[in-house]
Amino acid sequence: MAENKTSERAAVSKAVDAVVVGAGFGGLYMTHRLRQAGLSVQGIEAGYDVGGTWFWNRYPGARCDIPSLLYSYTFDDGLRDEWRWSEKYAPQPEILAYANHVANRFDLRPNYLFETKVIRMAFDEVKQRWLVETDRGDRIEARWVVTATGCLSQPKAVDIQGADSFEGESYSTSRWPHGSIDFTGKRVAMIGTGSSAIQSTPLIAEHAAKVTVFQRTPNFSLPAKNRELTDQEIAEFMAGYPAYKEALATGSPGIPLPPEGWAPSEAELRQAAEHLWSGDGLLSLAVLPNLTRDERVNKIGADYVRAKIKEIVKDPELADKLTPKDFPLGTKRACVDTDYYATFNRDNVELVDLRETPLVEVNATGVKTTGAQYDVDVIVYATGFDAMTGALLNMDIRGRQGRALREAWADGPKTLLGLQIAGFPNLFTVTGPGSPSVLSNMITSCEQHVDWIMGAIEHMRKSGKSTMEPKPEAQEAWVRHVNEQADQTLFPKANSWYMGANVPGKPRVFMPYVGEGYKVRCDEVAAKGYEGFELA
Ligand code: FAD
Ligand code: N01
Repeated sequence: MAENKTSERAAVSKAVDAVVVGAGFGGLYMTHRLRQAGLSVQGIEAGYDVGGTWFWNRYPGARCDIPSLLYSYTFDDGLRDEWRWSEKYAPQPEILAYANHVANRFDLRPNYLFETKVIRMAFDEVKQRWLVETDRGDRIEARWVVTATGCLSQPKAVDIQGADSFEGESYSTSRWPHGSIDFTGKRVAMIGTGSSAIQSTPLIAEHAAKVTVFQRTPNFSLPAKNRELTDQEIAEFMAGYPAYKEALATGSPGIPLPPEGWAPSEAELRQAAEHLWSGDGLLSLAVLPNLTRDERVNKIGADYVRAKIKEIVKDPELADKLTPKDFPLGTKRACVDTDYYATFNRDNVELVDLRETPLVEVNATGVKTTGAQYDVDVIVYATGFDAMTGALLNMDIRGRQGRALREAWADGPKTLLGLQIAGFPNLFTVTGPGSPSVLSNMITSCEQHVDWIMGAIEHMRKSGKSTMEPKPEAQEAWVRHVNEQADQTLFPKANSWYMGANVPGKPRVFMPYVGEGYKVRCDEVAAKGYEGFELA
């Protein structure tokens, strides 16, 4: 498995200007920007190479659900011009190749220690520097630390009794082995029905003797209608590129939105809902105005998807089991699939509804529910992530007076703008909780955060300040605002990972920022000399 160390090296002990944790899209761009500014940078990455999400999640069918042309960096026109995406939604190997291309083009690998996990970091108030320690015994001092550790990088621990006792093969979608797995003729248990399961089940079912899908919560999924990109589409996208970049610069998500002030009738909403089946993936949700705020609009969208499930799945009882009924559309992250619902028309695919017959245990031969024992050869855990805070809290981060981040966030994450945490000076979080992060096109959100962080660091250098951190009252006000914004939406109605509800014992707090004008607010804060932040 990729987590085993494949190389030996001596521990590193040194001082640098900045440490960047993570070599996903956030970390790679941060490293590039810091280096461009003439700063010394030490990157640290747990995987043996770059790519983050796309390094780890190699399961069959893994691909983006935001069109590839948008799921791309925007910071360098040369990079844009030389890269050609082959498909509307690029597959994981191609996105990983893109990350590799970026690392090569900007020569970023020499700045990284790979196969190395940050386990601890502590702020030294006398030196005004962080000491970062790794599982290889490295000790690196840095003035600034940027965590680009990912919102969906820490797999949720398997919380199923007996998982270790299974004697067959078991895999986790989020730590998929490198190299192909042969499912031919095998009986496979798929545990989970989130995006990872929805993408991989149809492909595994093509080869396996049988796939048994264990579903606790049915999910809304929209068809990807994936296809090759044509030269004409790419040319059209490039022609509109200046306008797209301008939109991003002004804080717009750069995607088609309903006309401002549009108050559609019920009939118009029903017509708009048809767009959910257009193949525009997650972007199609934006076509229904106030989808996650207005129950009436949401019901129209949700009913449209429910009707489609009924139409696709031939067995009405099975269609009913696959139909989500108890949370609004979009409040658990909607999935984008290729033939997911249709897969249940295959003779070799079976659904086990864990609400009818709860899962009891995994044992030596398979999976046991209150209804039956299912003997299998392979178990695939597609059980998700300890999202948004997991990777951060996995490190022992100590701020002023040795205060642990785990203690500061005991009741849920608290940040200012999702970028910094009071009491943890000079520590920046790329797409941290309290920022739009997972509700946005994340690659552009990574860029926006990195640009802001770089601006803050340059401001500190120019103004001779040695530390920067949120003022506690400004942070409290932002946390209140984040919560108020979430409370005006339907999001809290779902037991989602956005709420921390998927991890036993995790505080139930809506973690991303769902309000509008986020980038404008970040830019205003910077323009006002980092209003709300203490620069000392
Ligand atoms: P990551 O890519 O998660 O990288 C973080 C890196 O930090 C990882 O490599 C990890 O190993 C490393 N790390 C963490 N902790 C430590 C530590 N203590 N020490 C050392 N290294 C550490 N978003 C979209 O916008 N569109 C999509 O279509 C989309 N598809 C997705 C598909 C999948 C299967 C998944 C899981 C997520 C998807 N996402 C998507 C979200 C995706 O995570 C982001 O788009 C983006 O890749 C995040 O980049 P990042 O650099 O912030 O984090
Ligand atoms: O994880 P999930 P994921 N017993 O948390 C079930 C991104 N992503 O890896 O809903 C039985 O969504 C759990 O059931 P329930 C995207 O942001 C994107 O699939 O908790 N079942 C659920 O069905 C996504 O949202 C893409 O009742 C258990 C499933 O496991 C995020 O990553 C592709 C269980 C977990 O679903 C996470 O997606 C992949 C248990 N003990 C990922 N524990 C794209 O398409 C958990 N479950 C771009």
